[in-house]
Amino acid sequence: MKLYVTYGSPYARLARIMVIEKALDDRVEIVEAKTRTPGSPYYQINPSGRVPYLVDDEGVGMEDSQLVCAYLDGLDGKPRFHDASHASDLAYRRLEVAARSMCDGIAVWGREMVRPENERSPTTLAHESARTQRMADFFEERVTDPLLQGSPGMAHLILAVAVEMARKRGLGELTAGRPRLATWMRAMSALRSMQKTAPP
Ligand SMILES: N[C@@H](CCC(=O)N[C@@H](CS)C(=O)NCC(=O)O)C(=O)O
Repeated sequence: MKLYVTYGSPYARLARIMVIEKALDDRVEIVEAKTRTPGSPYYQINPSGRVPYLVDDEGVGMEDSQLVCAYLDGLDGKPRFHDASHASDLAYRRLEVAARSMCDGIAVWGREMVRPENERSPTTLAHESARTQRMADFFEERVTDPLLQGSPGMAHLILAVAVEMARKRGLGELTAGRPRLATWMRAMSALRSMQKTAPP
């Protein structure tokens, strides 16, 4: 299988985490894609141009971190990050979509920041920055929930990747002044799969 990624993408990072967690390194070749480039050869592989994108052993391609992670997690018939109890648990799913929402906002902020300075929208930056702070407050109240303790599921991974991305992209240290989130992040950031996929 081939997994197309960029090393700065939080969504591709989730798929890369899954490859490590599920010990699929021998079965999945990681390929760096050239995104956001007119005429990129990657568009012949994935017309949407987005990462992550997985081409399975039959040559079938699929995009989106939700689908790619679920596929990789389920290959051995023992999904650990998409277990059935989470899939049917609306409380867990609410946390997962909230984490994804936070991650989406930070990604928008990051995208805005890589534009030339005179093309950046201060309105968008302020909007995403405020959203990020609200979501960090939200998770400061939630990380002690038993659903976010114990063995990680997708909600854990998405939240941890989002907090690290905010730090990396210059949106600030979201654990500062949020002691529960800080403790929670220390455990998540210590995971080997998180460490091996840390953005450059
Ligand atoms: N909802 C998608 C989002 C994927 C996404 O936005 N990927 C970005 C990188 S962070 C991308 O490939 N951007 C390239 C482009 O928009 O052309 C997922 O969860 O995988």
